Amino acid sequence: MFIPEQVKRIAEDIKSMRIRGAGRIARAAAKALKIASENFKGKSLEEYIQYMNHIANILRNTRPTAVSLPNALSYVLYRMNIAKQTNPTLDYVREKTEKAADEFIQYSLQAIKLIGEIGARRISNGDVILTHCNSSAALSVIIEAAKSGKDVKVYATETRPKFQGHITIETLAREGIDVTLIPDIAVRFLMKKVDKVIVGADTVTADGSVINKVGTSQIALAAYEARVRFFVATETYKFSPATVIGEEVLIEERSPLEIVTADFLTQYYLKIKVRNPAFDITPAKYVDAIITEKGIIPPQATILILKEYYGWAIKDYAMRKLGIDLEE
Ligand code: RUB
Repeated sequence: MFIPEQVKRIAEDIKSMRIRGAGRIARAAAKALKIASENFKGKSLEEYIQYMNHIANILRNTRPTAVSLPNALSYVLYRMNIAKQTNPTLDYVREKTEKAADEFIQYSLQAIKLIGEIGARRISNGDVILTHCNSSAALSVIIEAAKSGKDVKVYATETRPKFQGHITIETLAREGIDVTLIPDIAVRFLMKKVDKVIVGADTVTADGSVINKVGTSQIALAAYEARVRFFVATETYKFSPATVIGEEVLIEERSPLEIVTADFLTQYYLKIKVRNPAFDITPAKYVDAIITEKGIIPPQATILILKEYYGWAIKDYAMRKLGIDLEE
């Protein structure tokens, strides 16, 4: 089946992490669906629906952990299916699908802004904040707090093996914020100097557990031990509808070559194994609050948000799992 070059490139960029971070991945996926729709070369509505589902599958298989990716795709495809039921003509369905992709992107950008405004109210003047990896949502809170005149200092972890912490320090330094880069292993040593931890999320499960860059759960434990508040800043489209019906989140394992060289592997390949999990799970009990675009919630309220705003996604997911077409 024909796949536009630009769509192939976006899928490859997500896979190779040139596009990374759960929010960016979600927006890139929605954009790819829009580009695919604009470049559809067939004639019939049936072909179009098949083609769009095929493209969505390619995008869905690029990275497994961040639920923002399948949620962005479902957002667009769900509206495509509704449009098909309302008016089954190619032009109409195509227009509604492209509009849905734009809507998702706009919502996502607005959500990060709102999270910044809502979260910044929780930051006090003089706070020392620790963050991990590179999260647009977490940075939005810190930057907004600084913009509102609060004096904040930030510890940013390197975030091995891919060093996303370097992107974080660059962004914060550009905003004129006092930022110190630390090795991941120094977190517990420095925790006594920290007032608040703020991280992002790739997925939040129905019970309020948070999946984020590997190392996050150790930071949460260190914060818990030191009685330091642990906040998660995330858009609600990182809440996972599939976990409502008991699905587990797959944790991405990346190449050993992000940790050791090919020579090292060849030399030792019979004697050693290398594992490189990219994410881990922080249980809800270590999370003080989740800062979302809809307000600040305790992790246990995740299920309420899922039911209230993403009921359609839970139903959509359950029906697909059972192999039932949405139109039936
Ligand atoms: C990125 C990561 C980020 C979340 C949230 O991992 O774990 O903390 O995705 O980011 P990777 P955002 O670099 O492997 O994609 O708030 O920007 O969505």
